Amino acid sequence: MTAYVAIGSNIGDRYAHVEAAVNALGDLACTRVVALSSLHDTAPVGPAGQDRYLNAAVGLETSLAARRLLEGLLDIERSRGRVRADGVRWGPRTLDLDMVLYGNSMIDEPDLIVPHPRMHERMFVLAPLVEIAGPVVHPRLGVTIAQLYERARAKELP
Ligand code: A4P
Ligand code: MG
Repeated sequence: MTAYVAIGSNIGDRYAHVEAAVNALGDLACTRVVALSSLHDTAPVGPAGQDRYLNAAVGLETSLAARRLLEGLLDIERSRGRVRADGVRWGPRTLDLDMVLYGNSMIDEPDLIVPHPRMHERMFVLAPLVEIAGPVVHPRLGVTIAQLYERARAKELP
């Protein structure tokens, strides 16, 4: 199964957090990193007063079930000191790992939604992702990542 993970960091040594995340993803059981985007320095989307983000996208070849992969992502976030501020949505974070795609799967569970419900509206996800997954079709929207990226650019989404 090929899964794509979006990485974001805007607290502390962002480069170190992103690098550690890529290494830790490759260390997950039954998983290897098969693609890595460049690093994008992006303006924060969401609450004002946050620092800029470093964003990237990773392609994984994995035989972990989606739920096991999610547990791995949350473990890696915690290992980089991620603390979830109660009630603050889209607030600053040392490390955010979102499972944007898991093969062609469509998953709708309370704590796991794939494809990630906002990925197609966010340039900070699409710009790195298009570098490694341009021809991949979004299973819900039925268009490629490259098309979603072009649409987002045309709309000048952040
Ligand atoms: N969860 C459900 N589906 C998924 C999935 N596909 N991948 C659940 C990962 N997690 C998923 O996550 C809360 C819960 O979502 C998890 O426990 C998991 O069970 P969270 O990381 O605390 O929530 P979040 O990241 O604050 O929310 P969300 O909606 O994922 O935020 P976004 O959309 O990722 O926005 N600006 C820039 N420039 N760059 C950024 O990276 N990121 C955000 C966060 C805001 N602004 C940004 C950036
Ligand atoms: Mg998240």
